[in-house]
Amino acid sequence: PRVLVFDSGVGGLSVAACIHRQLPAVKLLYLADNAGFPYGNQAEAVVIERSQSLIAAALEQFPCDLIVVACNTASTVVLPHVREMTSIPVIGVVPAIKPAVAMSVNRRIGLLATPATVRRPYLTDLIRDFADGCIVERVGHPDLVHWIERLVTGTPIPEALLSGALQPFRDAGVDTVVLGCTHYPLIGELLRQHLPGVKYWVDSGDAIARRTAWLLEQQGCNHDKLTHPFNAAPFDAALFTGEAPAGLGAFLARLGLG
Ligand code: DGN
Repeated sequence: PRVLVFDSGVGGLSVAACIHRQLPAVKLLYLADNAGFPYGNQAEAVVIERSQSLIAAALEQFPCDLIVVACNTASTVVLPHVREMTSIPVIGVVPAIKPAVAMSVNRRIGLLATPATVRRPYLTDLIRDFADGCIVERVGHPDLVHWIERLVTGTPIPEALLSGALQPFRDAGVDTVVLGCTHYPLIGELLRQHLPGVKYWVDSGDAIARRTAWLLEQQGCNHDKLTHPFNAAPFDAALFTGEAPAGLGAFLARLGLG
Protein backbone atom coordinates (compact mmCIF):
# COMPACT_ATOMS: atom_id res chain seq x y z
CA PRO A 1 0.00 0.00 0.00
CA ARG A 2 0.92 3.61 -0.52
CA VAL A 3 0.08 6.53 1.81
CA LEU A 4 0.03 10.19 0.83
CA VAL A 5 1.41 12.45 3.58
CA PHE A 6 0.57 16.12 3.07
CA ASP A 7 1.78 19.30 4.79
CA SER A 8 2.67 22.84 3.79
CA GLY A 9 6.32 22.17 4.62
CA VAL A 10 8.62 19.60 6.17
CA GLY A 11 6.53 19.19 9.36
CA GLY A 12 4.63 16.20 8.00
CA LEU A 13 7.93 14.33 7.91
CA SER A 14 7.62 13.86 11.68
CA VAL A 15 4.39 11.97 11.01
CA ALA A 16 5.91 10.09 8.05
CA ALA A 17 8.73 8.95 10.35
CA CYS A 18 6.21 7.49 12.84
CA ILE A 19 4.33 5.69 10.04
CA HIS A 20 7.60 4.30 8.71
CA ARG A 21 8.71 3.09 12.16
CA GLN A 22 5.42 1.26 12.76
CA LEU A 23 4.71 0.18 9.18
CA PRO A 24 8.05 -0.13 7.38
CA ALA A 25 6.57 -1.95 4.37
CA VAL A 26 4.21 0.91 3.54
CA LYS A 27 5.29 3.15 0.70
CA LEU A 28 4.99 6.89 1.24
CA LEU A 29 4.32 9.79 -1.07
CA TYR A 30 5.27 13.11 0.50
CA LEU A 31 3.50 16.22 -0.73
CA ALA A 32 4.59 19.62 0.58
CA ASP A 33 2.96 22.87 -0.49
CA ASN A 34 6.03 24.83 0.45
CA ALA A 35 5.17 27.51 -2.13
CA GLY A 36 2.04 28.12 0.00
CA PHE A 37 3.89 27.88 3.32
CA PRO A 38 2.92 28.71 6.01
CA TYR A 39 -0.75 27.76 5.89
CA GLY A 40 -1.29 29.62 9.15
CA ASN A 41 -0.96 32.91 7.26
CA GLN A 42 -3.34 31.96 4.44
CA ALA A 43 -7.08 32.57 4.28
CA GLU A 44 -9.08 29.41 4.97
CA ALA A 45 -10.50 29.37 1.42
CA VAL A 46 -6.97 29.43 0.00
CA VAL A 47 -5.85 26.53 2.19
CA ILE A 48 -8.91 24.52 1.11
CA GLU A 49 -8.44 25.25 -2.57
CA ARG A 50 -4.70 24.55 -2.60
CA SER A 51 -5.00 21.35 -0.56
CA GLN A 52 -7.76 19.97 -2.76
CA SER A 53 -6.08 20.69 -6.08
CA LEU A 54 -2.60 19.56 -5.01
CA ILE A 55 -3.84 16.34 -3.45
CA ALA A 56 -5.96 15.56 -6.53
CA ALA A 57 -2.98 16.10 -8.86
CA ALA A 58 -0.66 13.98 -6.69
CA LEU A 59 -3.18 11.12 -6.54
CA GLU A 60 -3.51 11.16 -10.28
CA GLN A 61 0.24 10.66 -10.66
CA PHE A 62 0.64 8.25 -7.73
CA PRO A 63 -2.55 6.40 -6.72
CA CYS A 64 -2.67 5.97 -2.93
CA ASP A 65 -4.73 3.94 -0.44
CA LEU A 66 -4.93 6.58 2.26
CA ILE A 67 -4.29 10.29 2.82
CA VAL A 68 -2.77 11.80 5.96
CA VAL A 69 -3.20 15.56 6.27
CA ALA A 70 -0.11 15.85 8.47
CA CYS A 71 -0.65 19.48 9.44
CA ASN A 72 -2.72 20.62 12.41
CA THR A 73 -3.33 24.02 10.82
CA ALA A 74 -4.74 22.51 7.61
CA SER A 75 -6.62 19.74 9.42
CA THR A 76 -8.70 22.28 11.32
CA VAL A 77 -10.22 23.44 8.00
CA VAL A 78 -9.68 21.08 5.06
CA LEU A 79 -10.66 17.60 6.21
CA PRO A 80 -14.31 17.61 5.09
CA HIS A 81 -13.29 19.16 1.75
CA VAL A 82 -10.61 16.56 1.06
CA ARG A 83 -12.99 13.76 2.10
CA GLU A 84 -15.62 14.98 -0.32
CA MET A 85 -13.28 14.67 -3.32
CA THR A 86 -12.08 11.11 -2.81
CA SER A 87 -13.33 7.76 -1.60
CA ILE A 88 -10.04 6.75 0.07
CA PRO A 89 -9.77 7.32 3.84
CA VAL A 90 -8.43 10.67 5.06
CA ILE A 91 -6.78 11.11 8.45
CA GLY A 92 -6.10 14.51 10.02
CA VAL A 93 -4.01 15.66 12.98
CA VAL A 94 -5.48 17.09 16.14
CA PRO A 95 -3.45 18.45 19.08
CA ALA A 96 -3.24 15.60 21.60
CA ILE A 97 -5.01 17.41 24.45
CA LYS A 98 -6.88 14.32 25.62
CA PRO A 99 -3.81 12.08 26.19
CA ALA A 100 -1.96 15.01 27.80
CA VAL A 101 -4.78 15.46 30.31
CA ALA A 102 -4.47 11.78 31.21
CA MET A 103 -0.69 12.15 31.78
CA SER A 104 -0.34 15.46 33.58
CA VAL A 105 0.17 15.09 37.32
CA ASN A 106 -0.06 18.77 38.31
CA ARG A 107 -2.88 19.38 35.80
CA ARG A 108 -1.00 22.15 34.06
CA ILE A 109 -0.52 21.57 30.35
CA GLY A 110 1.27 23.59 27.69
CA LEU A 111 0.12 23.63 24.08
CA LEU A 112 2.68 24.68 21.49
CA ALA A 113 1.12 25.23 18.06
CA THR A 114 0.89 27.81 15.28
CA PRO A 115 -1.05 31.05 15.84
CA ALA A 116 -3.76 29.83 13.43
CA THR A 117 -4.30 26.55 15.29
CA VAL A 118 -4.41 28.31 18.66
CA ARG A 119 -6.99 30.80 17.30
CA ARG A 120 -9.40 28.36 15.68
CA PRO A 121 -12.73 27.72 17.47
CA TYR A 122 -11.99 24.06 16.87
CA LEU A 123 -9.27 24.23 19.53
CA THR A 124 -11.46 26.03 22.03
CA ASP A 125 -14.00 23.22 21.60
CA LEU A 126 -11.30 20.58 22.05
CA ILE A 127 -10.16 22.17 25.31
CA ARG A 128 -13.74 22.64 26.51
CA ASP A 129 -14.53 18.97 25.82
CA PHE A 130 -11.32 17.30 27.02
CA ALA A 131 -9.31 19.55 29.37
CA ASP A 132 -11.27 18.25 32.36
CA GLY A 133 -10.40 21.24 34.51
CA CYS A 134 -6.67 21.28 33.63
CA ILE A 135 -5.06 24.63 32.95
CA VAL A 136 -4.01 24.75 29.29
CA GLU A 137 -1.38 27.39 28.57
CA ARG A 138 -1.45 28.04 24.81
CA VAL A 139 1.46 29.36 22.81
CA GLY A 140 0.89 30.02 19.10
CA HIS A 141 4.35 30.93 17.94
CA PRO A 142 4.54 32.94 14.71
CA ASP A 143 8.12 32.11 13.64
CA LEU A 144 9.07 28.71 14.92
CA VAL A 145 7.89 26.81 11.84
CA HIS A 146 10.00 29.08 9.62
CA TRP A 147 13.08 28.33 11.68
CA ILE A 148 12.38 24.62 11.54
CA GLU A 149 12.15 24.82 7.74
CA ARG A 150 15.55 26.56 7.74
CA LEU A 151 16.96 23.92 10.04
CA VAL A 152 16.73 21.49 7.13
CA THR A 153 19.20 23.64 5.21
CA GLY A 154 21.52 23.74 8.24
CA THR A 155 20.60 27.10 9.81
CA PRO A 156 20.35 26.69 13.59
CA ILE A 157 17.41 28.09 15.58
CA PRO A 158 18.52 31.02 17.78
CA GLU A 159 18.66 29.93 21.43
CA ALA A 160 17.00 33.17 22.58
CA LEU A 161 14.04 32.63 20.26
CA LEU A 162 13.39 29.15 21.60
CA SER A 163 13.89 30.16 25.17
CA GLY A 164 11.53 33.14 24.79
CA ALA A 165 8.91 31.01 23.02
CA LEU A 166 8.84 28.53 25.88
CA GLN A 167 8.87 31.05 28.75
CA PRO A 168 5.05 30.99 29.22
CA PHE A 169 5.35 27.25 29.96
CA ARG A 170 8.02 27.89 32.61
CA ASP A 171 5.89 30.64 34.15
CA ALA A 172 2.82 28.39 34.23
CA GLY A 173 4.81 25.46 35.68
CA VAL A 174 3.43 22.95 33.17
CA ASP A 175 4.52 19.31 33.57
CA THR A 176 3.19 18.21 30.15
CA VAL A 177 3.53 19.83 26.73
CA VAL A 178 1.44 19.03 23.67
CA LEU A 179 3.20 19.58 20.35
CA GLY A 180 0.22 20.78 18.31
CA CYS A 181 2.13 21.37 15.09
CA THR A 182 3.76 18.58 13.12
CA HIS A 183 6.96 20.61 12.71
CA TYR A 184 7.69 20.59 16.44
CA PRO A 185 8.54 16.91 17.00
CA LEU A 186 11.40 17.54 14.53
CA ILE A 187 13.04 19.62 17.30
CA GLY A 188 11.84 17.44 20.17
CA GLU A 189 15.33 17.03 21.58
CA LEU A 190 16.00 20.79 21.61
CA LEU A 191 12.67 21.48 23.27
CA ARG A 192 13.44 18.95 25.99
CA GLN A 193 16.79 20.62 26.66
CA HIS A 194 15.08 23.99 27.08
CA LEU A 195 12.38 22.72 29.42
CA PRO A 196 14.02 20.06 31.57
CA GLY A 197 11.22 20.36 34.15
CA VAL A 198 8.59 19.04 31.73
CA LYS A 199 7.89 15.35 32.31
CA TYR A 200 5.69 14.47 29.35
CA TRP A 201 5.89 15.53 25.72
CA VAL A 202 2.92 14.51 23.62
CA ASP A 203 2.51 14.60 19.87
CA SER A 204 0.10 12.85 17.53
CA GLY A 205 2.52 10.98 15.22
CA ASP A 206 2.30 7.52 16.75
CA ALA A 207 -1.48 7.69 17.10
CA ILE A 208 -1.75 8.61 13.41
CA ALA A 209 0.49 5.68 12.47
CA ARG A 210 -1.74 3.32 14.51
CA ARG A 211 -4.84 4.73 12.84
CA THR A 212 -3.15 4.33 9.44
CA ALA A 213 -2.49 0.66 10.21
CA TRP A 214 -6.06 0.12 11.34
CA LEU A 215 -7.60 1.75 8.26
CA LEU A 216 -5.31 -0.14 5.87
CA GLU A 217 -6.25 -3.38 7.60
CA GLN A 218 -9.92 -2.46 7.17
CA GLN A 219 -9.21 -2.26 3.45
CA GLY A 220 -7.92 -5.81 3.50
CA CYS A 221 -4.16 -5.31 4.04
CA ASN A 222 -2.78 -8.03 6.25
CA HIS A 223 -0.83 -6.52 9.19
CA ASP A 224 2.28 -8.59 8.37
CA LYS A 225 2.30 -7.12 4.87
CA LEU A 226 2.42 -3.64 6.39
CA THR A 227 5.52 -4.44 8.41
CA HIS A 228 7.56 -6.71 6.09
CA PRO A 229 9.73 -6.23 4.17
CA PHE A 230 11.50 -3.22 5.65
CA ASN A 231 11.88 -0.36 3.14
CA ALA A 232 15.09 1.50 3.85
CA ALA A 233 13.89 4.31 1.58
CA PRO A 234 10.12 4.49 2.07
CA PHE A 235 9.35 7.45 -0.20
CA ASP A 236 8.17 6.72 -3.72
CA ALA A 237 8.44 10.46 -4.28
CA ALA A 238 8.62 13.76 -2.41
CA LEU A 239 6.68 16.45 -4.28
CA PHE A 240 7.32 20.09 -3.40
CA THR A 241 5.34 22.95 -4.99
CA GLY A 242 8.31 25.28 -4.57
CA GLU A 243 11.95 24.39 -4.40
CA ALA A 244 12.71 21.37 -2.22
CA PRO A 245 14.94 22.51 0.65
CA ALA A 246 18.66 21.99 0.14
CA GLY A 247 19.86 19.36 2.60
CA LEU A 248 16.58 17.43 2.47
CA GLY A 249 18.34 14.12 1.80
CA ALA A 250 20.53 14.37 4.90
CA PHE A 251 17.55 15.51 6.96
CA LEU A 252 15.49 12.49 5.83
CA ALA A 253 18.36 10.19 6.73
CA ARG A 254 18.48 11.69 10.24
CA LEU A 255 14.76 10.92 10.62
CA GLY A 256 15.31 7.32 9.53
CA LEU A 257 13.53 7.97 6.24
CA GLY A 258 16.19 6.91 3.77
N1 DGN B 1 2.97 21.69 10.16
C1 DGN B 1 1.88 22.63 10.29
C2 DGN B 1 1.01 22.28 11.48
O1 DGN B 1 1.04 21.15 11.97
O2 DGN B 1 0.24 23.13 11.92
C3 DGN B 1 2.36 24.04 10.44
C4 DGN B 1 2.85 24.62 9.17
C5 DGN B 1 2.02 25.74 8.70
O3 DGN B 1 1.67 25.78 7.56
N2 DGN B 1 1.68 26.69 9.51
